[in-house]
Amino acid sequence: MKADAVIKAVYEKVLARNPGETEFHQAVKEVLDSLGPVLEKHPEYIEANILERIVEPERQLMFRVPWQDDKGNFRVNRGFRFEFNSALGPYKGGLRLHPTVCASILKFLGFEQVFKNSLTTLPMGGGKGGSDFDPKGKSDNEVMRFCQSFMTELCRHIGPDTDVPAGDIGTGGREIGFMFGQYKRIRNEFTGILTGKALNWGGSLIRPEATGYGCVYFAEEMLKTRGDSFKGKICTVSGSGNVAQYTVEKLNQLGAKAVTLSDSGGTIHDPAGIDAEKLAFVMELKNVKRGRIKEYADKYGVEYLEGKRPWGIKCDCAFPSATQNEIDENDAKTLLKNGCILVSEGANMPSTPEAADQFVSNKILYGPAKAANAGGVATSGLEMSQNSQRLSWTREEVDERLHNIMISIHRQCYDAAEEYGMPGNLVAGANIAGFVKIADSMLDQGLV
Ligand code: NDP
Ligand code: 2IT
Repeated sequence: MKADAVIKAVYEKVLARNPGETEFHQAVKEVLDSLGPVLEKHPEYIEANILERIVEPERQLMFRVPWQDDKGNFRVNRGFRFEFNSALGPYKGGLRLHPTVCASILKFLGFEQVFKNSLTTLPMGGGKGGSDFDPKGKSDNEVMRFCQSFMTELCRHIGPDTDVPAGDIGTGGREIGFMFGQYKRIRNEFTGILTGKALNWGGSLIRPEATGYGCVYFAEEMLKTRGDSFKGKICTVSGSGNVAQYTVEKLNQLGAKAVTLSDSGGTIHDPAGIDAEKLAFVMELKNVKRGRIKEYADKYGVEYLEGKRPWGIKCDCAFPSATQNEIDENDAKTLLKNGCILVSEGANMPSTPEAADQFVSNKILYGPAKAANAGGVATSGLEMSQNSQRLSWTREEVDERLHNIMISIHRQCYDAAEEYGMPGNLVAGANIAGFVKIADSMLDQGLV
């Protein structure tokens, strides 16, 4: 069969086998659409049916998570882990706790993770998990009871050389702590089974900062290809969680001005810039008080756009850092019309396919999620290395490694795009560079 026919057949099978899983379909289509020229050059991938194997998770776990709320009610959530691909190393990827979590969302995230982890240059396979539990509005004790129950089942399936989860939306340092404690009690083992741990018990310096910093480092590499820099650039950032916060911090350090943050309630617009002092307020508000971003507008007297995302605000560079499909085609057109020259994706799959097409066809600097936000999982990989060595590296050492990894990821994407005749198209470049390494490893390992 010809490459195009193979791609079409595999995609149709994905639709039939995973009915209704629209996010998963979207993520698979984006990758498959880049692979035509690769299959033409490498008929051995067609022969070994690599595509059909790579779109099927190696293992899918779904389990009941019973827990008790503060009023004594018995509650039930659904827990998941999708162990997607282990060709390059143990399964690795975050745990999302959000009411929208379902198989489709976790399969899209797990699939993306496989390629992202390949780009990091570190030995990590891909996976993703989580639950439809909503930590918002829950007490610390309720979150603890949920996390303990979740880990009581998950602990059978993970391990430092098997599967190493981490944070994602709704899973931060607090949740990782509760889960780690429960694993240790059940297994009587103090090992690196989670990343994003606190510094006192095996965490890595720079892991909290890594996704945001990495996303800005990636953007800086894109700017350099046009002889440009962040000096004086107006930047819009969505979300106000882990990724958004450290994106703003690094933008400030590099001389840019971040003017927005958001949450599911709306967007704040601060034309004077979210400086270090205001960012400290956001971190306290979001990470400790667990409040809403509107309180920023109340405190600093700036505009609050209720129910709105930041994309209507004029900017040079945009950093979507909240969730999937948060930039649609109209948002993309508005960004372009307002002169936006760069989009670097901190969130996973934040642009709809139509929005991504706008960025690619208008040839702006566009860093797709699996490349631009890989700094988080890369630094998780560095946390795993430190755990194995039973050593901790300095802040400077981890940051330098992270920076070099982001430079290398940009280079791999840029070079692959050139090699396959799509210069400057980092979407295709990321998919191709990520894929080739996994496909070759799957060939080496036989029928896996
Ligand atoms: P957090 O939970 O720390 O923050 C999430 C932020 O996004 C919050 O401001 C939240 O607002 C907002 N948000 C989440 N869901 C929605 C929604 N459906 N609509 C509108 N706003 C929403 O998560 P992270 O910062 O860790 O993750 C943000 C994104 O970055 C995700 O796409 C994640 O997959 C991705 N990512 C994270 C990495 C990490 O290391 N943490 C690594 C790589 C990617 P609200 O509080 O109102 O829900
Ligand atoms: O989407 C992601 O890359 C993450 N949420 C981080 C995963 C990890 O294992 O650090």
